[in-house]
Amino acid sequence: MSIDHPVRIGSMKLETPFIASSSSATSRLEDLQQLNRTAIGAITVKSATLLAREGNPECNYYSDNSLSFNAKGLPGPDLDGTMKMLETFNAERKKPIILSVAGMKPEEYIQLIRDTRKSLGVLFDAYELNLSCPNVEGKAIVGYDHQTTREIIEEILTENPKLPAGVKTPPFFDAEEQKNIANEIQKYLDSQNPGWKIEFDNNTFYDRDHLMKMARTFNILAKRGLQFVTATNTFPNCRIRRTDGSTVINPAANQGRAGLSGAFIHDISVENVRVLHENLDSHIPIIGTGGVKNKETAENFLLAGAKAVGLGTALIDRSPKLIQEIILS
Ligand code: RRO
Repeated sequence: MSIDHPVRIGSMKLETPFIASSSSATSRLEDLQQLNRTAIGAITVKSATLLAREGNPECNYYSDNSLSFNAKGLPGPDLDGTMKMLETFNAERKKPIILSVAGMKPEEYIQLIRDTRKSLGVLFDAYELNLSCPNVEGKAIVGYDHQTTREIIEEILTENPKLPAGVKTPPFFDAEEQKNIANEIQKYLDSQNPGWKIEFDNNTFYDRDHLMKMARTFNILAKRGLQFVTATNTFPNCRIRRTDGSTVINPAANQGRAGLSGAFIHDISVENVRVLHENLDSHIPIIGTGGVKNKETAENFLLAGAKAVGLGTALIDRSPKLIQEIILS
């Protein structure tokens, strides 16, 4: 399967079907400049917020060869700071830029768009509504709630008809799938760090019907202008304890809980894409994201129906040279 070809995602044309996912690897000007020099098709900037945020205290990231999880807690400059960075970058940019936005409450999504609208088409080409950040204590993952998801997107599209915007969803999974991931991770820990234990704290489970219902909601929203769906964000509420009971992630960062990314979530993300593909109207492009590290894992998403593939953890842990390796291999 050739994976080096141009694709259209909504109103954007990408030279290759690879997108740098919104992450700490797309947060600084240097990150954007470095990615700009690769064969990546588009770059999604780390989620912008209205106000500057410190995020959660260190240590809020852990990764080794296979395991990777973060409790960053949406750190970043205020919206003005993000726009200034994009303005500086603009002189040299060669690719579509997607601005990820994250509101602390539903009204903030509207405000984020109002405040950046004049730069759309100049500094960036589309919005990605991040309805799935798992790491802000006390803030529920909106993307699991059909009603609120629908209301936020509807309100945005009513105020901004034809807005080039997509939505990033959380992973939908059931108890069995969570148990399987936990078993796999535990086996891995037993081989690498004997005595360490994995636990998932307080996740809500969703069967396939929930994801199908979400797809129907997106079909309705696509008629009102929603342009793409990105699936999935990280797998929420993963906690790993060392032998002495301490958590690998600082307990002051969302109680030691983090969003799991990388290899262990790949199958769930691909399955989410498959279900979305089967249930979304055929013209709605899906960006498949979760554990892509080589050509084979990228192809898994394309075969499941994704039109483009997002790279998250791989870009955080490895050099952007990886993009060349995957696309040109
Ligand atoms: O900053 C984060 O903690 C974060 C975000 Br906004 C997100 O969407 N997904 C994630 O795993 N971490």
